Amino acid sequence: MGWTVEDAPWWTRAVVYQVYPRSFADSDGDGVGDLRGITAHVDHLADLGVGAVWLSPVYASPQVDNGYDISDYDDIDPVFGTMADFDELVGALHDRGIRLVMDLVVNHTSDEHPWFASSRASREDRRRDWYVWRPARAGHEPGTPGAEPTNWGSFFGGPTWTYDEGTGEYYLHLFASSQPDLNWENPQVRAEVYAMMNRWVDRGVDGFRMDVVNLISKDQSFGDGPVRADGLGDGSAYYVSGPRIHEFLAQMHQEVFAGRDGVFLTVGEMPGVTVEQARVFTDPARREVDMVFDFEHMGLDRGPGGKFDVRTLRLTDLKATLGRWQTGLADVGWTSLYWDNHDQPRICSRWGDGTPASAKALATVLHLHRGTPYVYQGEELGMTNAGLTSLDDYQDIESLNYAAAALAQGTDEAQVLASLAAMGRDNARTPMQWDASEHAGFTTGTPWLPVNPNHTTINVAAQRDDPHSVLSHYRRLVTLRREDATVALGRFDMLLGDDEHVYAFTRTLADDRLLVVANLTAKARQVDLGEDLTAATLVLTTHPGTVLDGPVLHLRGWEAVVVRLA
Ligand code: TEU
Repeated sequence: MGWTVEDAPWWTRAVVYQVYPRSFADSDGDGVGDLRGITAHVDHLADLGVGAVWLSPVYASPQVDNGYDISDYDDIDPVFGTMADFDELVGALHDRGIRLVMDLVVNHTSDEHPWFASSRASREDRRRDWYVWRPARAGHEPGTPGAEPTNWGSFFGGPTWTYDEGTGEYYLHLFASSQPDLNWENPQVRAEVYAMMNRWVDRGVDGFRMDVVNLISKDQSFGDGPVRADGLGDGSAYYVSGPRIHEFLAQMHQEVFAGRDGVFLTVGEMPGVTVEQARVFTDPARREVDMVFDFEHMGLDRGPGGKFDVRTLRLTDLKATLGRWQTGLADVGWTSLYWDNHDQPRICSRWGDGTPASAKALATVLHLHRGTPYVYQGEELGMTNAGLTSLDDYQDIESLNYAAAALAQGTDEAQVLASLAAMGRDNARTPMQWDASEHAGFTTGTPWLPVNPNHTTINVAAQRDDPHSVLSHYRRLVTLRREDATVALGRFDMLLGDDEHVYAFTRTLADDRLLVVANLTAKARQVDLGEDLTAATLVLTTHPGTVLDGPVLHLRGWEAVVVRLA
């Protein structure tokens, strides 16, 4: 029956904090965050109580996709500092009992990686086969529209194939054309990746967050996919959890982690993964990954037109999805819990109403689920969407590609701006808000992305010592998971599944039972749980003065409570 209190790994009791280095803290005034900036702020992380940091990529990179395009896996990008700065950060975290999880981006490299330079140099190069090269579609003139080997559309718009004039073939890139996919069929590629991971583990890192790792195994038949809204094909059947994915992940575990002392954390970012597949990926007996990031809940507020086709979330859909993941992994496997990351809009703006109260209520719901919660920098403050109003302010490649394509197809600019304001990735990438000073204490220079004007009120300095702040609430949630075995490991049972306003569930471990009830609207609600709460004890609340008397809870707008049932 899953992990027990005795054998549960540390990451079942811990919260992981994601640092997006570009936007966390800038130590040298160039407007871009860096490693020394992070080291200067490790006490913020210790104060929050997190067990690990996931560091988004700091490797050498042309930064076309903010570091998710790596040109040297063994070096630090100068914009972030040096290897000595990195070692110093690891030391500062470890001194405080915080582990460090690196981002591992090995579905693709940058097109500026020397491996790709050699691969594209000639068809005879010894590294030709390290990437995915295919000839033009039969009967088509290479390099002409429609001659791509398959009809697949990429995550960042346009075809997944780019024609290389020099060698007369196409290379595959599921993301931008500057992010060529590695060919995992080639055993030398796999050996290089494992050796590189081993060097980082030897250096002291405690695990990896594996970027789109369920896309690394491609079905070698490379056929067309069904046509999507943008006219290109959906190739996901050929690369989402492809034929050899379990073999590759098991091999990675064997080559990197097996035989080492210590308990590492591996989390596979897996777009399109189902709960049934996640159960296989995270079955401890199979030794593939410890947990996954799935995207099902993140897709609930979009229409058939894709990510920028924004819809209103129905709470019942969210409950059905998260509830299915909770029960699907109850006996075998584990998962991660998240609202925010560097690719998603801010939860406080997205499913809250921008207020601190909504940030606390949503945090309570997430952190009381079973799984490992991830907090993305600034989420613990209730940071909101960027509020960018001009295309000139956007930096993100996905957003810019989308805008260019939508405008070219005749969508009006106001509509494009509205979609980006709701869903664009730069919403989460504005600088961390440390204090009320100019540029929020992030930099003394000009920030690479505008600081949110609301930093004058939403910032670390203002919240640190305020017991009612969003930050203090997150601190309590982190502590609760560490100290309360029922929060960490208890069984999850959804209540009121049909209610569009209130999110409620219980967590049970042996005869200990916690009840979680959250009003996810701004309007006061009465909830009758059919169970007398008079003798229950209050574990946590978002609003002071919660009254427990009888079966009816009177919840104020965005009020969330956790009670221990008698
Ligand atoms: O993201 C993968 C992914 O599937 C999406 O979240 C994607 O970024 C996009 O928003 C889909 O609409 C990972 C990284 O987290 C992301 O930052 C990278 O851009 C991407 O992989 C490529 O490495």
